[in-house]
Amino acid sequence: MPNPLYDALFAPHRGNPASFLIGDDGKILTYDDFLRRTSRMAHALTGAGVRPGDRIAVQAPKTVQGVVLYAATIQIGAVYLPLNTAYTTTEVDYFITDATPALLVCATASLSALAPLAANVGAAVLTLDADNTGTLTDATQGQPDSFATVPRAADDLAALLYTSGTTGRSKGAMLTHNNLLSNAQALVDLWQITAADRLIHALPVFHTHGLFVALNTALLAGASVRFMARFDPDAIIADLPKSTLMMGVPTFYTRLLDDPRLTRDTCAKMRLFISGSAPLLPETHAAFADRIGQMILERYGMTETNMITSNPYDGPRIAGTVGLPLPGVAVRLTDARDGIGMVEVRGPNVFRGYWNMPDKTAEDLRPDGWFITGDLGRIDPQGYLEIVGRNKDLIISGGYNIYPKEIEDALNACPGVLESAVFGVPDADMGEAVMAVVVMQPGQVFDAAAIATGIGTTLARFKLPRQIATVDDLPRNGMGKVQKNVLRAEWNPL
Ligand code: MLC
Ligand code: AMP
Repeated sequence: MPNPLYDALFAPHRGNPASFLIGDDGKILTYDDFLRRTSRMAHALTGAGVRPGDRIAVQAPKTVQGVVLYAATIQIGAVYLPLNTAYTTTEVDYFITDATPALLVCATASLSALAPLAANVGAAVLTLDADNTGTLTDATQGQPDSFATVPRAADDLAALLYTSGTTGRSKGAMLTHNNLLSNAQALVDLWQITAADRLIHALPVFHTHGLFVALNTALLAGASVRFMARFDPDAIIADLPKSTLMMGVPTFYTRLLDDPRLTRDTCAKMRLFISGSAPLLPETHAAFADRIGQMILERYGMTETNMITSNPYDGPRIAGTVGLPLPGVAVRLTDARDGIGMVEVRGPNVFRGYWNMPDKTAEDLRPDGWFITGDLGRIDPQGYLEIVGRNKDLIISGGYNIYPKEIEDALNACPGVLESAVFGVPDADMGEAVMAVVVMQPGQVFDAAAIATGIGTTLARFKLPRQIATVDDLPRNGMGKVQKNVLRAEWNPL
């Protein structure tokens, strides 16, 4: 009986002596050892009461053991639900309450805060720390190193990834085995990833980019992965001469370009640099090509759809565009005016809908399978897509999505605040930075520090405004809608 994702990504590596994960400590985990560990973990998870279809929520540091946990989740037919390590207890509470996982895996340091939340939904709790230890690893000790893989259908869920929403409420994107597998297959083909590749992996593994685009493709191809706990330019520069492939958000590339040690020599073995999750500025493209003699390959995707388009491997890579639809994926523009329209996508990569939110699903996913991305685009005569803006009120900072509504709600709940507006301003390092303006209630004194402290208890730190200022009124259009473009122009620091 099949388990599409496990059968394609993991099972073929039984007995494969090649290096899979190479850690910061230099330790190498071979594919075969990885598979054995996965089976032991699968026994540990079923022993903890996880059944097929159950969710396993994970808010834990980036570790080799975390990748084993992902593989074992798929092997037992469960659903992997990764959470940003920056999320606060309040934020995690929302996800757990919504997704009702059977198991929560967290760092020991968060145990006392998160265990009661898990108990509320009847979830078991195990720990996993940065050094790969914890009660999860303990539970794998002495377990058999083979496990009868649980069968799954192609459209059964493999993962549930939360993405913030314009309403301020996060939505769980339901991703199936076939969503993930079809996309990995298309990307391996397109980017010509093979077992001879060595990938620099410095992305977090709680989002589509680090988890699926990077890891699933490496697994499918049998490539080696230099698995870095975090983005550290020193470590990357040291590893470039031994590596062939890197994937990152634009901030990775602007920060590397700031380092004079990034040279043609250090990159002599590198065959491909890939960027995505946020727009790569044409200046960054040009500076990189000038320094390294290679053009970064830019692609475009979303949590709900995996990857949608990519510039070609062979063939022109055009700066300012995100390339052509992946094979098997269709892209169209709707309601186009002057050639600019809403980007819609259809294909085996498109998710099954939002968890427990049929109305939201119906709003964004048409009955005939077209998903409305919220991005605005233009298609050039060669068929290359250019993302020219967003129809959704969203800030992308260093590759993290931040929805203003969520922050405005928190600001408006602060004592003395009448109303607020949150918007992105250009930022040289992060692409965009979060900025907030508040209107105080009559007679109330504005205290930026007090407001920052107030919202800091519930919101993850990366969402917090760089600056909070006060204004007398918010600019509004004739319909009463706040004009964020006016605010962006007024507060642009560059
Ligand atoms: C960290 N901080 C950020 C931030 N990252 N603030 C705003 N935006 C960000 N992206 C803040 C922290 O809260 C902290 O603040 C301070 O910066 C230092 O934290 P750090 O962890 O040491 O930061 P750093 O290592 O410099 O991280 C920057 C980064 C990281 C760019 C390396 O954000 C990153 O890895 N981004 C990748 C995101 C990603 O994978 N996106 C893919 C989404 S999938 P304080 O106040 O505590 O000091 C997707 C689909 C697709 O979009 O197409 O791929
Ligand atoms: P997420 O919801 O985190 O999956 O983020 C998806 C959003 O990131 C998309 O809808 C786009 O707005 C944006 N995005 C991803 N890749 C690119 C890119 N190469 N250029 C511009 N925007 C991008």
